[in-house]
Amino acid sequence: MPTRKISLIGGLLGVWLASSSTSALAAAVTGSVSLVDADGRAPKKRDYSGVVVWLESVGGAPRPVPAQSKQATMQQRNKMFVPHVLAVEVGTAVDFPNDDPMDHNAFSNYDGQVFDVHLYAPQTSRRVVFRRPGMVRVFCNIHETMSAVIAVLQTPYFAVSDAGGRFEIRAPAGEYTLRFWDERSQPDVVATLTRRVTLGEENVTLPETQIMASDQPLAPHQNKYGREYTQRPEDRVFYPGVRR
Ligand SMILES: [Cu+2]
Repeated sequence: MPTRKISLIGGLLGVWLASSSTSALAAAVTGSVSLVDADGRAPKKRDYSGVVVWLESVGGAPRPVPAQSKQATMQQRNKMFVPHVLAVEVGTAVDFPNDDPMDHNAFSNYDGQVFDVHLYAPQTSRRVVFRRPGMVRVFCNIHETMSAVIAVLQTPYFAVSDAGGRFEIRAPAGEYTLRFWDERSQPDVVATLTRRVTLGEENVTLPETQIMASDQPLAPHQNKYGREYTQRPEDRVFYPGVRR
């Protein structure tokens, strides 16, 4: 039965390919970040979460947008976006489930992909596919205090640091450019931290990276109509979350 034999070989080959692609991602880049002020001092609140770290292949052809859409979730809960920082590959569909007892309206009108899911009710969800790379600053048109970031990256090799500043990225062996981005820092400051990483079979551990966080609160944001929010002044929060 030649046909049967061929399909058996095909099946075995499929298994082999699947396991070899898993082992090709065996090496990891691990490291940690910390935030410091202009004088090199650590902040009082040592929360180093939310730093986006990613690997871009050096010399490789630009990665095409994956045909199969990946999926990620940014919840709306207790008038917050959870997680506050989400990293995804270009082409990922992000669901915005509303788990609050009130309506929300997630939108972005900054750099990165512009979107508006309009007002929607508790226990419903909206989906946005992010096809344009960039840092998408997410707000809610009803609640001025709600903000988040979606880092839309042209690579599947990325991480977001935890509260201790730790991160781990698994990737195949190769030459990479490692980049950082943090909403508390100026883009030209984090750009100086870019470095080359060579990944082989062994894991790579990087020394701690210090990121200078801005002491200047960024400008307050407007609602999606470009107007001020109609909330009491004491409720107003200046982006990215620095209360004045
Ligand atoms: Cu809201």
